Amino acid sequence: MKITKVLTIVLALAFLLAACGPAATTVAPPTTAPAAAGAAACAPNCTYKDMVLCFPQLGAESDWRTADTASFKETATSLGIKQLVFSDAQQKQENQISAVRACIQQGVNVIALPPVVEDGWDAVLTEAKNANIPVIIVDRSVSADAAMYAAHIGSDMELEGKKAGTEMNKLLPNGGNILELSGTTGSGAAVGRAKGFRETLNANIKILDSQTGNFTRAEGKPVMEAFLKKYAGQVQGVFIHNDDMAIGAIEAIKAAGLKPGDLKIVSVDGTRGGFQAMIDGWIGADVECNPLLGPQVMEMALKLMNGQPVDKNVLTNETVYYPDKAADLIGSRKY
Ligand code: GYE
Repeated sequence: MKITKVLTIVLALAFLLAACGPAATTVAPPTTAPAAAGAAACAPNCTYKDMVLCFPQLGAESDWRTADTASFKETATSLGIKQLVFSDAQQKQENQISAVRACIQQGVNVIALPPVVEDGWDAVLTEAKNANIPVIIVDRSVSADAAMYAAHIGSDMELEGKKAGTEMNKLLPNGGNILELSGTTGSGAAVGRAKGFRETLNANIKILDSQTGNFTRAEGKPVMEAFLKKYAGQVQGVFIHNDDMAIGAIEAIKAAGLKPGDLKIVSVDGTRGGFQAMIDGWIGADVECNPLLGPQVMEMALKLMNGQPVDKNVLTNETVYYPDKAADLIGSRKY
């Protein structure tokens, strides 16, 4: 193209632009979309390196809990998140509430809360919401309105209870009397498991008594001792809400001179300890509850930081384990 031709085109364009000038000045400046609720300042480009995640763990009461804590710590390290703000509430709700408040004060990006009990979270969830910090309810549930938190990731405790009921029905095909060693009173895990169990249990199986062992070995043992004294010779089975309490209870059952299989035991979690108790003939079926929640929670936390939508209720896929496969599987158990 000749130089003169290029000049003509440039001049023509300049003229056109000048003619459009006044109109161009009336064009509104581009507006940025309002940040989605809970999105971090780095949105939509946040990475794990930006993430400060608060994890006010409820306690260290069981092997399940130990594995859950390890999953969060290991995942935080392997993803290289900026900070995991960890605390242990020793199964006390007031400690958890203080830990959440400290995290709000610190200005963390996301709070992953495993609530020790279902009730009593409204005030602190409101405080987090007002501070624009999304909360993921982890593992157990809360009774608060679902609008108060971003999402829940964990097990379907009622379904676990139903599976346990089905197993007890199979272990006691002719019916009988049973006992229940329940988890922490008022916890989503204990409430859901008790409900699902009762819904599924055959009418010819009667629950004579239900007491809490707070999900620990130390408390499971004396509760079972007391049960065995009170109901000596009257019971055929026990539904135990987790493997740690089952291990404690088995010590009491052994001490009372009973043999494996004398009492049909259905437990929950599927820990290595539970598997060993199946191999030794004490537990008749173990309903799996998966504690390895770190990866899913951190993936969701990053989405929330970036203002992306997340599923409101993410349930863990779980199975039931039986004594016949326990010896083959115990070596591959991760917790
Ligand atoms: O079954 C028990 C733990 O909330 C699912 O808590 C969890 C339960 C688990 O102490 O072992």
